Amino acid sequence: MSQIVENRINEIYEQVVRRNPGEAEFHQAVKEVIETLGVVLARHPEYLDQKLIERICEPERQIIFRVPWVDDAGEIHINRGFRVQFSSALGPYKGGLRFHPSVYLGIIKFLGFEQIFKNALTGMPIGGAKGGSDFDPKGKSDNEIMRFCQSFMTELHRHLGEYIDVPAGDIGVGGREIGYLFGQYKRLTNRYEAGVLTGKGMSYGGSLVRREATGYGLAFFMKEMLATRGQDFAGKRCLVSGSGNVAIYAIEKVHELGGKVIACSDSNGVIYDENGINIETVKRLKEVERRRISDYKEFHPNADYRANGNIWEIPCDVALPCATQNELNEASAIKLLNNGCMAVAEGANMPTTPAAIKLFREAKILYGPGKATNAGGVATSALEMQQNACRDSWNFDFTETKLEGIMQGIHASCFETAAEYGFPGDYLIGANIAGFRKVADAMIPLGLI
Ligand code: NDP
Ligand code: 2IT
Repeated sequence: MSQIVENRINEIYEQVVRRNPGEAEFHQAVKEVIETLGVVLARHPEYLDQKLIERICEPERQIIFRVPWVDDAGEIHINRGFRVQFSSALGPYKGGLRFHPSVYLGIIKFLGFEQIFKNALTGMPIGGAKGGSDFDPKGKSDNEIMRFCQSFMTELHRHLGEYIDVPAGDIGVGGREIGYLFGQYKRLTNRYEAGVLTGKGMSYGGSLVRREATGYGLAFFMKEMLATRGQDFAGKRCLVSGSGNVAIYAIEKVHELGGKVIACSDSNGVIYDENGINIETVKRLKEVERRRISDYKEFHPNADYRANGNIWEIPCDVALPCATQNELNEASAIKLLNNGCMAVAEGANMPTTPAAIKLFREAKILYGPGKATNAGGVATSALEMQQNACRDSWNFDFTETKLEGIMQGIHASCFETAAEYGFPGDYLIGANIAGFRKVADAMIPLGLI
């Protein structure tokens, strides 16, 4: 990389930090992308002349709003809602909503920024966005969740539309919440506009496989990565952190593909089952009864529950972080490598800290970054939009085959781009460059936007 290009990248990063004070996660996400773009900028100086990185780092629109709601005891609460519409170069804004007490602008911006490149990698016509609230759904009744979702949508609806912005789920937002959000959108607009939200239930315009898509897609991507080293899932010991939507369906598909997931977790602790995690138990506890993963032991007394434990200390071949950002740090990466872990792929967004990523890349184990490996969720959201647009509904196998094809396509694009730019096997560089180029090449002909 020439000195001029390196200096420009450093200047851009410093400017992002200055313009977005206190947003550490956003800074981290920007840095991780732009520090890999030197080789592409050296080959394509027009991207620098056009100030494409500077433009992409500034969201097209940021919306922050009050969300007042009343709990079951009649007490009033005020939360903050966000929607950051980052880029519409490739299509309407698209990306999930997160309800978690840790949410603030910096989290939504990091997620929205990642979403631009992820969505570009899918090859589908979708721009990048993210939203959410600092609302904590834990311990809330169904009615409280409904009232919150209705209040949230009462403000957000004016910014949405099937050709404008199409939210979906993320942490704390699943099928139940999407239902309440869609119901309120329909009521406020008097439009049955199915394509305005994805992750919908099957009774009102949802797509088969959307619920499974992120976890299944992650397993499909890992299968492709393993194949580049002449390997497959057979007999591999796997760790999957989290026990939410992404984790559950990652475990299910890893088992179908012949691997054995021996541990999963939630924010309170780790469950370790040497016989292999029983996915039916996890589904019942998490999807139906909304309980904690510690209760798994009630049904499988042989399993070991480690309160506040670190899942990455358990010896494994394959690690799939599927909980949250920065959950896998440098010390955990050292443990994984010392225990012989040969492959890591991210189901969560930015779960691996920069220092841990550095160790994986230096050790040359397989490392798949989230914007490529967890793109199956949003890709299937785009398939849901396709079905809504033509008022059609596809069967499970057809939709799953499409998802697998999309994941194979993303894998090939990352793998080939990394090799083309002189970094064979480096999926981080491949994903960042392939995603960036798709967005940049769409922006140039549109003029200064
Ligand atoms: P869920 O809310 O269904 O599950 C989240 C899981 O992660 C829970 O087990 C939760 O534990 C755990 N978790 C959340 N926050 C923390 C934390 N701060 N510390 C420890 N554990 C935590 O969310 P999803 O499965 O949908 O999302 C998981 C990750 O995957 C997120 O990073 C999300 O952005 C990403 N993702 C999701 C997609 C989707 O389609 N849903 C698509 C692509 C990426 P607890 O219950 O204790 O909070
Ligand atoms: O991070 C993600 O890609 C998601 N939460 C899914 C977004 C979507 O629009 O399906």
